Amino acid sequence: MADDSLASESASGLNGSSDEGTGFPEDFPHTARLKQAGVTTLDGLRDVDSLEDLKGIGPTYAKEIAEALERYDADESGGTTTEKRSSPLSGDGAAEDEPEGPWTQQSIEIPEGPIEETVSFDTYPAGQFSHDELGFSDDEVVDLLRSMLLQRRFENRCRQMYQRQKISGFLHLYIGQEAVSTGSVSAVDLGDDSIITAYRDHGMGLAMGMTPEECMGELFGKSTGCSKGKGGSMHFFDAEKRMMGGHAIVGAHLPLGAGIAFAHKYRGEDNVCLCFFGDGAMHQGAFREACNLAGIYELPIVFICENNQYAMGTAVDRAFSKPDLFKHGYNFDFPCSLASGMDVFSVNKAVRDHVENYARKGQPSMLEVRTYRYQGHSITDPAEYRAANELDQRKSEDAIARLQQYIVDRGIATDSDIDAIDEEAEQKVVDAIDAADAAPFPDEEAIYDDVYTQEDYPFIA
Ligand SMILES: Cc1ncc(C[n+]2csc(CCOP(=O)(O)OP(=O)(O)O)c2C)c(N)n1
Ligand SMILES: [Mg+2]
Repeated sequence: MADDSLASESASGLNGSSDEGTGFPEDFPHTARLKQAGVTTLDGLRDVDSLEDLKGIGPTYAKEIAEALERYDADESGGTTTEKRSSPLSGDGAAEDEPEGPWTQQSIEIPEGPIEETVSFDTYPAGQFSHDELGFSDDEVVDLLRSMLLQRRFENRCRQMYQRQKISGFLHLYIGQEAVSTGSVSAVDLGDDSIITAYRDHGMGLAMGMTPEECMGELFGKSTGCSKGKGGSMHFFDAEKRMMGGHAIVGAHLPLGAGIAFAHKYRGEDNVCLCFFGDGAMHQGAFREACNLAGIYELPIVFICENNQYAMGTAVDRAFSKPDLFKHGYNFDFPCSLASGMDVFSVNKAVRDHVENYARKGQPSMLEVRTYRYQGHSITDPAEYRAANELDQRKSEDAIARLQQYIVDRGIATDSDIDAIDEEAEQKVVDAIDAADAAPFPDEEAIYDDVYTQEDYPFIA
């Protein structure tokens, strides 16, 4: 991450002037909320029995306020304690005699230049991490392989089912990128932490434990699908598992990801949001909006760019003036890293570090995972824009083959064990196809379910 010049930039203290009788110290957290709850002075604050019970405070803010008060009392001079920049959620931080409004503290005295910054970025190359050091048991390593094989077998069959016209609409395959979903999901608390992604979402859904039946049912448009057959390929959802979709509009789900992270924070939960998006999404203004809000609100989110080298037919290095995508997060003062998406352990380690070291501490961050999609952009794209041998060369770095080799080399399982796992995955997918085939389409009346309607809407006769 960035060096200490950054740390000092974002450090501000509980060091403002204070007037214990009439107000709060400058930078004291959540003063606006405290004032709304009727607490207008430090003395008043000390008299509160249960901060959590104050209207509009809640457990997270209560903790931050209590800690700030403790720090303030320990440092009677009001002195030099430093902590992170206060969030806009903290209220205006102003003492009562300061004017209301959008005031600025930024200096307009320009220092002598040049201004120099040294920045460093962590990297997570392939082949650097072992399962023991990451704390995976042998069985868990086999589970990682099981998850990745299921995704691949599922999607190979999807292609076939599309050709048989069982699936219609858009179909974007994730084949080649399975280490990203599996490595990431195994780095968070499934069911508590949230994940949101774009339209290339089958792999993520399966990695999160959605069943092949509900996924294939959705692709077939059947009522047994995870979105009741009304979402299709790009709209896999599972609220219970906190799989928050499946979104078709490039970049549009990044602000949703920020909103989900905001909800985790607002509710006082210790959970985070992993927000996945493609390299192409970084051109959208929504990327900047979401990162900026996450930064100023100190949201528990990791922005994860799945750089699969192309946005439709445009290669990443043709489309970006700065193709090192991980560095774009630096503009928001985020810690940024780069990981190989061709090794499930590299992804796991990177996501784990970003979640535990940053997101759970209210520091948004950015991770670029470099990967490759083997198929065209969607099922109808023959991908003729690739260089000769490009696909073969990338396939030689396949993440599933890598993990299989690792498992055999370490004596965790044999080749025939792996064949059996693969067959089991294939059988699950075949069963899911049979189930989807046999399932009914949604009732016609269901078309209006789960849709916002206003019966007295005035402009429709
Ligand atoms: C706002 C918007 N513009 C254009 C499109 C059409 N479109 C669909 S996918 C895509 C490319 C996105 O590439 P990337 O973000 O790299 O994701 P990948 O397909 O590689 O997973 C485009 C331009 C869209 N869906 N939404
Ligand atoms: Mg892409």
